[in-house]
Amino acid sequence: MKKTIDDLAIFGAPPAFSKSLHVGRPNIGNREKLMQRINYILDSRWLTNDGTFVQEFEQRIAEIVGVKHCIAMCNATIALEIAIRASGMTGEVIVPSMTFVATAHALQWQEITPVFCDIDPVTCNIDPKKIEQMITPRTTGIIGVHLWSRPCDVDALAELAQKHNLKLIYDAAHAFGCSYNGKMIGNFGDAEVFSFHATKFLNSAEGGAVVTNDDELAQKIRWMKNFGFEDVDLVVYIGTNGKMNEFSAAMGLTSLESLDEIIETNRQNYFHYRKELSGIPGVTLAQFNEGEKCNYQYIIVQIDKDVTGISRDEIKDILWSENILARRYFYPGCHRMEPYRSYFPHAGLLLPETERLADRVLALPTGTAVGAAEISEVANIIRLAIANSKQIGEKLGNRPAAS
Ligand code: T4K
Repeated sequence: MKKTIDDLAIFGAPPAFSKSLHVGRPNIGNREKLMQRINYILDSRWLTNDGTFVQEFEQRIAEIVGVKHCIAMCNATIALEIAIRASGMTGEVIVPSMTFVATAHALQWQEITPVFCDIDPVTCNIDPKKIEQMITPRTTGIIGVHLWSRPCDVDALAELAQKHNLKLIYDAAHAFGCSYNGKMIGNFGDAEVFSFHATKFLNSAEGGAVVTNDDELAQKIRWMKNFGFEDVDLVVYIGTNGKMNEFSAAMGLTSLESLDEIIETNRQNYFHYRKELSGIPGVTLAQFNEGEKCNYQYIIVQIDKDVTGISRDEIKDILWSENILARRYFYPGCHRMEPYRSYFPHAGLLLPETERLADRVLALPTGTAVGAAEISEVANIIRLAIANSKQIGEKLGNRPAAS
């Protein structure tokens, strides 16, 4: 364990870890089972286009979520694009800026304007109280993002959508396996979209899915993800190629078999971080509602520089030099990324809570590749940095500027 600031790698000491600790190290599951499935795919010579593993994967996801339809896709970004288009959103759609840029891009890609809404400072999700004032005659929908697995205020958003006749889709990229008031995420709004990217706790290498209880919408989405084909040679709708392949489904199915174990590891990591980080002034860990189902896949802290005396970015740099690859999920907010920054140069004025959070947020390594000893050392380094913030500030200030 590092004890003094001279032990810190940023000042020349050896790093705490010889191998990098990642925020999104994939969970692998049972390798033998995966290989069996891959061999089956190769033997059967059925690699994609609605193969048996994709069908089985869709069925398993739908069962777990308790939803009528699951349409697996090549990734969540395409799944969002298709869900948005199939739902009939056009013009302007209200969306949080505090999200991965894919949420905004999925709209802009089809020339729908993302109108960025601020977040609630407690939940860090889109603030329903701020939505009404952003509705214009061009507004056709709302996209809520269940940030870091924590559900949006689903009831308030449903009420708003109904009152103003707006479509409502959830970007549930982080929230597979989570519940809201006892009901699984995936059952809300017109549709919800999961991501099964490699960095997600349940992964199919690349992958995503739209889930919905709306039969008509599900049918449309199925056609759209397969070029609009209803049958051989019969195209009934505009479409694209959003299909999941059999290798991804094999990975997803294998991952599903370890679902409970992965969640339990994430949960233990969360409680270990909670214990180790407690009492560090200026560091607040995002909490989960223990009365709900949760995947605990992100460990998120906020660093308040007014208390710590050291900025989130300085702490990040200290961690990175120790091979602890903490990430700013999400910084700087979509409104400060292109093309949105150019389109809406003053958007930040309406997003004070988003800007505040973007400058404080830090995701720490977790998942099955990270254990208790590593977590204790990550927390120890954060504690050490904050306890010696003044001295570190002086030393960092004295470092020669990077060329
Ligand atoms: N909506 C939301 C709210 C999202 O968060 C995302 C994706 C989406 C929509 C879109 O979903 P997809 O279309 O991707 O299905 C990563 C993921 O690529 C992205 O899926 C995820 N959110 C986002 C939060 O994280 P980056 O740019 O941070 O990835 P990268 O390459 O820097 O990897 C993160 C860490 O994981 C690094 O330390 C490296 C490590 N890693 C990564 C991969 C891919 C590994 O150790 N092994 C790996 O195989 O976006």
